[in-house]
Amino acid sequence: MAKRHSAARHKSKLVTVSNRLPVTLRRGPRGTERVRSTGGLVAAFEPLLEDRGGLWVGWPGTDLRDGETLSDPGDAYQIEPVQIPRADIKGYYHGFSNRALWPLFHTMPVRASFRTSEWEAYERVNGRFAETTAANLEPGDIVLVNDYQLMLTPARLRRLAPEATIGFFLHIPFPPYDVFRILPWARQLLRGMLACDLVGFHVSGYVRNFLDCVHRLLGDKVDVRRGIVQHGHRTVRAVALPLGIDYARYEDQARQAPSAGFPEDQRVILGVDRLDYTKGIPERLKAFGRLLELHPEHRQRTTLLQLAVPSRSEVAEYRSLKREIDELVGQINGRYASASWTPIRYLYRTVPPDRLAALYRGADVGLVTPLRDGMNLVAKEYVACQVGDPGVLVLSHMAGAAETMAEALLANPYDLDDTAMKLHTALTMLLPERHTRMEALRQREAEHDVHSWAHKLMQRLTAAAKQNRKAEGS
Ligand code: GDG
Repeated sequence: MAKRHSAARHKSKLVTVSNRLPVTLRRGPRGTERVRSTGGLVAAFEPLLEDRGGLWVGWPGTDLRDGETLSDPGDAYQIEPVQIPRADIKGYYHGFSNRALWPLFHTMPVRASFRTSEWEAYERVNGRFAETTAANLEPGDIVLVNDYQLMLTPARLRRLAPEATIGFFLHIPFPPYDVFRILPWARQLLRGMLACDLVGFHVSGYVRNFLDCVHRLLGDKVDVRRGIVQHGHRTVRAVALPLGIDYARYEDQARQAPSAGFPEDQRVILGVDRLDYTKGIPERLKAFGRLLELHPEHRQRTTLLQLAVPSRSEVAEYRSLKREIDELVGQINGRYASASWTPIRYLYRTVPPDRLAALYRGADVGLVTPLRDGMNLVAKEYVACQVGDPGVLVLSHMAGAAETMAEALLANPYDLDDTAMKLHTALTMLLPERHTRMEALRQREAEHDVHSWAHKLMQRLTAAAKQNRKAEGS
């Protein structure tokens, strides 16, 4: 974690609240290890807190022992752990968050299951997050609650700190009304979010879905054009703020990274994902198989390198997905490999950041084909790392990122022929077109990076809170 440098510039403290912290504790036979968390949310908020200081409230991943802390006094920001009773972890996290909300919000309702006991655990744990946050608040602080695990926290916090500036940012899609209303506790979740001054989403489609649900399920007055909900006496702003990456950091890392070491005679297609069914990994492997079938000229000279970071392996669906991927890799390699060439190289582990930058830089094609994704930062990181001969981004139109990354080759991840065709186009694209597309993508991501996102979010949130406090005072 970086040391404190510019935190003193800000009068008000930023309090980020999220399920996981940027470091978690793991206990094993070799003692307790501090493990860095991987994922889009940490990638987004770490630079922000390193830059301005503040407090990160979250779950350390295990029970803390007496006197054990996660913060180091010299760190750029402080860490405040939320202790979750063991009995509630399953219901709150593996259950309600990851078996009900995650599939439903990704428009996969048949994968969702709803249990009252899990909902109750979710309510209790959200209450705990609110209590820990409130206990650390000072007047003027800005609280930003993150993501689907904590949708009730704003309402609990508002009761404990009525004057606080509270924002919420959803990192996953907000589903359409017909899907959202399947949730038995849909209204309660909306009320949880509407205790905020501002609610942020990645793209405008999610804002529209949210406003539609608020209007139809709660009957609140909604101004869709201006993104405003009148909820009781509070005016809540709903905004689309597409998250960016720490562009300069990725670009620097790519410039400094040693060569990826790919064989000279191979074109490399790269996939990087948490192992999650929303990321469309089996479909992607099949689409690559289809490419080899339809265009034999790519055999022997093209490799798909797929990195999959282990994720949520306590949930049964994730374990069976891993088996499915293992089998598919075996089948496609068994069918097309030769003595000197393996079509798919599959790594089931985390790679260090400098190695990841080298792989991004060296890959001829970035293949990002989720079935549904709130934003997808991998697409943006790939683009930031194209500092040499430019590659081509093939991007699912079901990712939030597709709303702004128009120069990518957009593909339908459910349509294997379409994805295979886009891969062929990417592999055969000539330099001038690759250059034009990549430059446009790079410029946009450089301009709309995570710092500009954070600045806009803070500005919009403080303005919204000011108006609400003024209205309450008058
Ligand atoms: C959620 C939403 C939204 C992956 N493998 C390695 C590694 N990673 C890093 C990537 C990237 C992050 O993990 C993944 O971010 P995504 O955005 O792709 O996906 P989610 O984790 O599902 O994130 C998503 C995001 O929140 C932010 O709002 O974009 O839609 O689902 O940063 O680089 N990093 C390292 N080694 C790996 O092996 N070092």
